Amino acid sequence: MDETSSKTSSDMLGTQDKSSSPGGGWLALKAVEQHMLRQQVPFRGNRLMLKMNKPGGFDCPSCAWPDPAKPHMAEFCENGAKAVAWETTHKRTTPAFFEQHTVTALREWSDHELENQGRLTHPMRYDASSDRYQAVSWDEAMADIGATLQQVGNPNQVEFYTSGRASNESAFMFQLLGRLYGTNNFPDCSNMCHETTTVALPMSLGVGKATTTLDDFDYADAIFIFGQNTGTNSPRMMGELHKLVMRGGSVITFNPLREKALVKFANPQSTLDMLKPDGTRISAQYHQLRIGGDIAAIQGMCKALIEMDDEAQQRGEPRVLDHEFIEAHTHGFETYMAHCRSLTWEVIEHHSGMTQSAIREAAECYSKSERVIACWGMGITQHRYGGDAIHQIINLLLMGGNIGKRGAGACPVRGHSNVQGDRTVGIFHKPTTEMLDNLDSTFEIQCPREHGHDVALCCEAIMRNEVSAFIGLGGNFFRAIPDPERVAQATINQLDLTVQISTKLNRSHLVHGKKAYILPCLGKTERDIKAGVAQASTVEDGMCMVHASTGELEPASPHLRSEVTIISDIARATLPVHPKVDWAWLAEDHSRIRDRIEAVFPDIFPRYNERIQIPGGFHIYNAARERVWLTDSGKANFLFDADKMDSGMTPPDADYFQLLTTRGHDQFNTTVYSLDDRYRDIYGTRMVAMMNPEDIEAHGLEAGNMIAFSAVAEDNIPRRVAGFKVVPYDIPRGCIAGYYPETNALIPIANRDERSNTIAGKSVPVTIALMDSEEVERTTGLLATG
Ligand SMILES: Nc1nc2c(c(=O)[nH]1)N[C@H]1C(S)=C(S)[C@@H](COP(=O)(O)OP(=O)(O)OC[C@H]3O[C@@H](n4cnc5c(=O)[nH]c(N)nc54)[C@H](O)[C@@H]3O)O[C@H]1N2
Ligand SMILES: Nc1nc2c(c(=O)[nH]1)N[C@H]1C(S)=C(S)[C@@H](COP(=O)(O)OP(=O)(O)OC[C@H]3O[C@@H](n4cnc5c(=O)[nH]c(N)nc54)[C@H](O)[C@@H]3O)O[C@H]1N2
Ligand SMILES: [Mo]
Repeated sequence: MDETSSKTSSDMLGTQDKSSSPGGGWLALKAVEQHMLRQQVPFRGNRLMLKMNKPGGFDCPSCAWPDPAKPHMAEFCENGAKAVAWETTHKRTTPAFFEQHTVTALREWSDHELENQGRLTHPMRYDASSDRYQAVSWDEAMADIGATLQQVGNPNQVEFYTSGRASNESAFMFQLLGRLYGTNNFPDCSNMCHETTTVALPMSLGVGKATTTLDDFDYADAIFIFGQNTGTNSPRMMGELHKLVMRGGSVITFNPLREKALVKFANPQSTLDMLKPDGTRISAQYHQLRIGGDIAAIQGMCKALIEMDDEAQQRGEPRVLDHEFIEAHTHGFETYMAHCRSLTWEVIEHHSGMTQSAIREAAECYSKSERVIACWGMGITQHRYGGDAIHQIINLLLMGGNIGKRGAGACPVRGHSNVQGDRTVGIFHKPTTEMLDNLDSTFEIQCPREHGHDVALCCEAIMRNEVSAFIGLGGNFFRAIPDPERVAQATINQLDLTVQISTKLNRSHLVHGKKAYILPCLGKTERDIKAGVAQASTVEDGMCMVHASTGELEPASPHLRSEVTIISDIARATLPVHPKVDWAWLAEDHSRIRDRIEAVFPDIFPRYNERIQIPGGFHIYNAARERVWLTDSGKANFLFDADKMDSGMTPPDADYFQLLTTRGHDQFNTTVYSLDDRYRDIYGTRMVAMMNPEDIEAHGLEAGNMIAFSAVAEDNIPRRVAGFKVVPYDIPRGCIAGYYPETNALIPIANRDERSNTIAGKSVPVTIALMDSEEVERTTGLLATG
C-alpha cells in the first residue's frame, strides 16, 4: 500500500460508509493512530499527547485556536496529533542522505517526500561543485554567514522572513537582529494570511485582533462562519460549535464548498456522539455562495435586517437592530443603511450567488439571536477586496450591537500557532514610531525608520534583482508564495546567500543562493536547556491569550540549536559588539528576553515573566472588547465601497473560472502528511480540480479527465499548470477548488488584497483545457507523487 494514502486501509467501523460519515468520529481516532505509526511514534498511552495545550506542557505546533481554562484529559485534535507525530518522528535527514542526492535531483521530489525524510540533524552548506548540501560545523557556518552579510552594501537588500511557529522570544530576537542590521524588511507568513484582517479590522474597530475570548463561545446564540474550514484547520473549534448546537444555538455557514465537518460532526470527546453513526448536525444553514460573493451576501443580509427593522417599527414591536448601540458607539450607519436600501435583490443575487430567500433566512437567524459571533478565515482574507469583505462582516455585527458584549464579537480565526504573537513583538515591515522609539531607548540603538518589505514586496524585489540575502526563520517561503517559479528562478540566479532555519527538508532549501545554509533547530515538543535550566517559550493564541510552552522530548539530534540561540549566533557573527545588546547573555535565559519585550511594550506585557506563571496565561487588553474605539472617528465605523460588490477578481458573468486554492485534511500548509483528504472524499492524489458537474458537461469534459489550468492575468505572463483530474463536486458554477501549494504557480504576485498586499489565494481567475494524451503520459510520473 502506498504509505501516503489510506484508501485501502481497513475501516475501524467496518460498516461505516466514508462518504456519508460525519467529520471527526472514529475515523479521526483511526487517522491519528495511523499517522503516528507511520512516523514510528507510539500512540497508546502516549504521555506527550496528554501534555499538549495544558499549563506546564507544550503548545500544539498546529493552529492558533486557544486552550480552554479547564482542559480535557487529552486536549488535542486529530490534526494537532498529526503535527506532533510529524515533528516527533523517528525518521532523520542526515548528511548521508544529502550525500546521496543532488539538489537538482531533489527538485523532482514531491513536498511530501522531501519532508517525510524526517528531522534535519546537522547544519548543512550548499556545495556548488557537487550540487549537494554537505555537513558543516556551526562555527564555520556562522562565520561565513556573518562575513557575507557584512559585505552586503545596503541592509535593505536583505530579507528577514518569519513563519508563524516562531515563539515570541525568537521573533523578538529576530526583529532586533534585522533592525540592528539596518532594515525593516520583515516579510511574514501573515502577509499571505490574516494581514487583510490586521489592516482592515482597525479601520472598523480600532483593533486588529479577535474581540472574543474562548469563554464567549459558551454564551453565543449564533455563530456565523465565513470562509473558514473549521474541521480541518482548527478542529478544536469544532468542540465549541458542537457545544453551541447541543444547547440549541445556531451555526450559519457561508462557504462555496460543503465542508464535511461543518455539515455534521461526531465529537471524539463525546461518548454519545461516538455512538451515533451520523454524528451531530452542525450548520443549521449552509450557504454555498459564489467564491468572492461574501460582500453581496452580507449586504443582502443587512438590507433584509433593515427591512425587518422598519416593519417592527411600523407594528410597534421591539426593534430588530440595536439602535441604542448604533447611536452611542458607531459612525456612518445612515450612509450604510442608504446603500443597503438602494441595492436591488437582482444585483445581490447576481454577485453573491445566493437566492433572496436564503439570504433572508440567514438574516432571520441573526435577528433572533441576542448574541452573535462572526468567524472568518482565508476564504475572506485571500481576495483582492478581502478587506472590504471584513468591513461588511463588522457592519453586520455592529447592527446588532454584537461587539463588546458577552457571547458576541469578531473572531478572525488565525492560522499558525504564534502568527499573532510574532506581530505583537515586532515582526512588522511598517513598524510604529512608538515601537521603534522604545526599541531605541531600551537598547540604546538607532532603528531604521524607513518601511520595509512584506512578502509581496520582497518577491518583487527579488525579481528586480535587488535582494542579496534571504534569512528564513522557519516556514517554506519559496513554496508558499504566489508566482513561486519566477521568484525561485530569480533567487537561484542572483542571491548571494540564503539561510533557512528549519526542522525538516523542504522546497525552499532547494531554492538556494550562491551560498546556502540549512540550520536545523529544536521543535516545540523538545527540551530546550540553557545553562542547565529548561527554558519555556511563550506564544499568543488567536484570542490574545499569552502563555508559556515547555518542550520535554529529547532533541531529534544533539546538533540542534534553539531558534533563539541560532539568531543570537548570527547576530554575534554579523554585527559589531554593542554595549547594550549582549546577544549571548539574552539567549542564555528566555526570561531576560521577556524582560526586554516588556520594556519595549510596557502596555501589552506588564509583569510578563510573573504573569506567564498563571495557569493558562494572560489576556492582552483589547480596546474594542471594552467598547473603547481607537479609530479616527472615535467610534466603530460602518464602512463600505459601493463600487466593490465582489471580493474576488472574477465577475459573476466572466467566461473563465474563479479558482480557490485550499488545504486538504492531511496537510499543514506546505507540509503534506498524505495525499488523502478524508473530509472531501478525495484519496491518493492532490492534483484535482473540484468542479460543478454542469460546468464539466458544458466544457465537454468527463469526470477523471486530465486538464491544465492557465491563469488569466493582467500582466499577460503565461502561467500554466497541468495534470489535474476533474472531480465532480458540490460547488457553484463558475467556481473551481484546487489544493495549495500545487496550484500556486497560477497566482500572479499582483493578485493581492488591495490594502494589505495579502496574497489573494482565493481570487485566481483561470481557464481550463483538456490535456492531450501525450502530455498526460509525460506527466503521469509526476502525478503519482502529487
Ligand atoms: N490541519 C491544519 N490546520 C491548519 C493549517 C493547515 O494547513 N492544516 N493551516 C493553518 C493556517 S496558517 C491557517 S491561515 C488556517 C487556514 O484555515 P482556513 O481559513 O480554513 O483556510 P483554507 O484551508 O484555505 O480554507 C478556506 C475555506 O474558505 C472557503 N472559501 C474559499 N473562497 C471563499 C469565498 O470567497 N467565500 C467564502 N465564504 N468562503 C470561501 C474554502 O472553501 C475553504 O473552506 O489554518 C491553520 N490550521
Ligand atoms: N495558494 C495559496 N498559497 C498560500 C495559502 C493558501 O491558502 N493558498 N496560504 C498562505 C498561508 S495562510 C500561510 S500561513 C503560508 C504558510 O507559509 P509558511 O509558514 O512559510 O509555510 P509552512 O508550510 O507552514 O512551513 C513549513 C516548514 O516550516 C518548518 N518548520 C516547522 N516547524 C518549525 C519550527 O518549529 N521551527 C522552525 N524554524 N521551522 C519549522 C519546516 O521545515 C517545514 O518544512 O502559506 C500561504 N500560501
Ligand atoms: Mo496562515
